[in-house]
Amino acid sequence: MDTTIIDRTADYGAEEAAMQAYLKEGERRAFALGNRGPIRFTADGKVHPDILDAYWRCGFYVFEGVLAPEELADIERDLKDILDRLPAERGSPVDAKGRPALAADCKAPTLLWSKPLGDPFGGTSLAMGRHPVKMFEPQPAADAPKEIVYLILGSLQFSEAALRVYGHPRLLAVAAAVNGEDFVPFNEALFIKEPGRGASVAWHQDGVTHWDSPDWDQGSHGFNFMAQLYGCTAANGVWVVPGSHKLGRADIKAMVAAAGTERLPDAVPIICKPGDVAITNRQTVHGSFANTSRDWRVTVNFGFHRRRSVLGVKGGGIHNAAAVYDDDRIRQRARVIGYAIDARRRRFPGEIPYVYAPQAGETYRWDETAKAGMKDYNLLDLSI
Ligand SMILES: O=C(O)CCC(=O)C(=O)O
Repeated sequence: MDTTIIDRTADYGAEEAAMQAYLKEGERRAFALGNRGPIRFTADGKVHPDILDAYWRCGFYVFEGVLAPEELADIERDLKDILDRLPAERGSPVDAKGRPALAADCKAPTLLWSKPLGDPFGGTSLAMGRHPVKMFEPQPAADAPKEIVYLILGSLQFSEAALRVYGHPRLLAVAAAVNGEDFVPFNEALFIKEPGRGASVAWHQDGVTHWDSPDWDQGSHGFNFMAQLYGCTAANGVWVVPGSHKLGRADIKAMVAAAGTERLPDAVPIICKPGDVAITNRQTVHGSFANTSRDWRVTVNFGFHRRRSVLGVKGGGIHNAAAVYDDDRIRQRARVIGYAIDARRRRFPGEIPYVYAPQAGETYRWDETAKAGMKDYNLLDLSI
């Protein structure tokens, strides 16, 4: 995809100067946090404790240089195909070329639409009202479409390249270090922030089930990996309030009221180059602004939980029907980890595949049967 020639000018109107100053200042503070670098291991193969300390201190960490150009090219190829096959408009069974549209036959939620530069969740009761404040909605260019797809759920059924990222051995080692060897899936998504069009994700915290649990702690609602195809900037990336994952449920309305603006003064942007992968604690106060910049941001997003946060728990009902998650449900959903590891082994035979402890002794093959079984796999997401 040629990402250099796009000029869909849009800005924050009367707020533009304040916004630009905020972006610049946020970037400066982000680089001062000391929470970025390559994934490093100790001599005995453990994720380096300095990384884990910085992750738990800040609530996020940027792993630099995780995905090589070859892998990014695979992801871009799949992305182009996905964009090409999107429905011509919301609800259309066909794409712009008249072919059956992507996900038109899916039962599970897949495509999330917004008006360009809009904020579809902020200030609404959607997703259990967890995005309490509406973000500023800049005016898109006159020729922008009525609506755009900014988020694709169940994304691993549409992209084998994204599935292979999901089976990345070093990232899965990090998942084990943070959530325990028996970690379990959450969900997967593609966030697509087109220049001059990409929607806001209003400030929120992700968890819905454990805030009032007697054993709640800073890791109760798991984390998301956010792998960057084109990198991300202060203008188009996710912003995080460092340390907010430790403080329980935040009063986001009050935070915005105290600041007098949605530009939360303590928040910092996650800044990445292409191939960097951030890990972000789902309990942090986080969000992203409408993308008025000229740069694409495409995030391959996938999360993991501690098993004990999920087993026997009634799911939150945000991503699929609420249900009590038993061993069988977790096992069914975790099969995607086995497929991802095998799909990756076939594409990158020089890599040592990750061994996922709960599947020790089992064989998962990424073959035609497995592929067919991915349809609507996200009906089984473990949403807490
Ligand atoms: O990528 C974004 O803009 C938002 C991501 C997010 O809110 C999440 O993963 O929970």
